Amino acid sequence: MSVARSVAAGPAGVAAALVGVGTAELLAGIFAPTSSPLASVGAIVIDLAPPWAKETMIGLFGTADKPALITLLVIVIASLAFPIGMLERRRPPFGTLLIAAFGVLGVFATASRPDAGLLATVPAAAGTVVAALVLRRILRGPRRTVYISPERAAAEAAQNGRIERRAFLRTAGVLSIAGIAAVAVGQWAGASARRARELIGSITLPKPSTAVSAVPADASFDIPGISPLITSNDAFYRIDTALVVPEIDPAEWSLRITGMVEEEIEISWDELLALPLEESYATLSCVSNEVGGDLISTAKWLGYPVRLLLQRARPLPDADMVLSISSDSFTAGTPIEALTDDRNAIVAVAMNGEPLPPEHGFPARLVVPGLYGYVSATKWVVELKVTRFDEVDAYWTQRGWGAKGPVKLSSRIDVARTDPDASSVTLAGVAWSPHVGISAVEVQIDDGEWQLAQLAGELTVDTWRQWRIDLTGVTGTHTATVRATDAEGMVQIATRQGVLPDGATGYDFLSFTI
Ligand SMILES: Nc1nc2c(c(=O)[nH]1)N[C@H]1C(S)=C(S)[C@@H](COP(=O)(O)O)O[C@H]1N2
Ligand SMILES: [Mo]
Repeated sequence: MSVARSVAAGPAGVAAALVGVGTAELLAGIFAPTSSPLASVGAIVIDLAPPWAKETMIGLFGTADKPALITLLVIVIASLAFPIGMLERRRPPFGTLLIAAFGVLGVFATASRPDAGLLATVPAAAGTVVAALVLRRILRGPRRTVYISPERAAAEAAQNGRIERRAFLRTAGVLSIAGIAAVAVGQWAGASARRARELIGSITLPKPSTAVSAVPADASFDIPGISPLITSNDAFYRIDTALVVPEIDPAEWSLRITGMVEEEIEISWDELLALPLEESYATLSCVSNEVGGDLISTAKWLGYPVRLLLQRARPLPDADMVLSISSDSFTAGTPIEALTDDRNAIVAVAMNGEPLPPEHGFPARLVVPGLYGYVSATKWVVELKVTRFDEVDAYWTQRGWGAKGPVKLSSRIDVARTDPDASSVTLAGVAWSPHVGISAVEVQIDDGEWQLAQLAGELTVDTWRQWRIDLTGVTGTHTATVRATDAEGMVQIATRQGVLPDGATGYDFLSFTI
């Protein structure tokens, strides 16, 4: 094979490398802001660089030294990738193997960062796989099996060669530009999430004016595998439409109350924090939670009652909905009664004793016990617009979901702990009917009688409640089914129904073998 032909494969190497790096940076920027492979390699370069090199960089680029370093790394990678493309054409699969080797370096670089979690290496690994696949794909030329005369074949080959080369260069060029764009977007998204974290670090939460008491010991069973009564912020489920987590500086944030009110008002972050803030426990759940699903969590919140804010603005009598609007234009439509009745609907600023994490709505969000998140729990909330259900449809209502979303009474089996020696099983889980409370949980083995489970103490009516049942004299394989009864005596609906349009019904079940 001629050297010229393999030189022509250089751009393939460059394109593959840039697409791979772009993929990795985009994934990192969006999902794991501290695991950018370029930033990790850059940090290692900075650690290893002699002082004069660092000073030169800062002297040349000033505060833009980080973007300059990232750009430099991209240029170095593209330059290394050119001969890798040539190598892959001449001696496959050595080019691919070299890409894999660089990928391994990227994985180690991300894993070596002090704040690296388990998932930190995923973007680098995914980017490496993508680069290798792209390289192989664009170097695999078209195969022709049609027979034509040798003279025509030579002439056509020359002609086709020119066309193919042009198409090939165009593909390589487009892929390279896409890769670079992905790096830029990834860096921007990651920087935004990191800045949000820094802003949060500078927040001092006020002391609650009304504090909840600590979780009583009898509200939790000590059974491995049961959902903890309070979900940690890290484990709290997350659902939203935000591709990039909004980054809001509290100093620039405010909450406006607008629409059908006698007086529109606006409240700043400092004003909000100066109000008497109340602690409360509440379970939040998603309308998309399937029977047995895990889109439900419980936290201790700190916030100010929406009721009292609305009182200041004085809603007009015929208003029946509050449309909460986030900084990224998500909307939820909440019945005004749910925000003004005795339930504890709050503008929350903290979760489990910490400012809201960026993914959970920093600096402020709504929490309304008893309603699914999509009609109530607006994160990054900036406006409460008092209006009417027949005037406006909120985000998910426009997409076919119910306008009102009261949480359905439900229960879940978390674990079946079997003991073969004692022929016994302990089944345990949670049941919830936020704002109403749970009065009973029953378990059925196969087609047997419903048996009452033991309930843990109730933390509040707004939180889920743990249950357990200990059964003995059981062997073989069985299916356990669970159902709950709420504090008003209503029994959970047995009919299986999907999550659309306003939440799933049906009983959760689990098979176990002793
Ligand atoms: N700004 C904004 N707020 C939002 C959403 C969203 O997409 N954007 N999703 C809602 C939905 S559907 C749910 S279930 C809850 C989830 O809150 P969490 O991510 O803190 O668990 O947030 C609600 N608030
Ligand atoms: Mo949701």
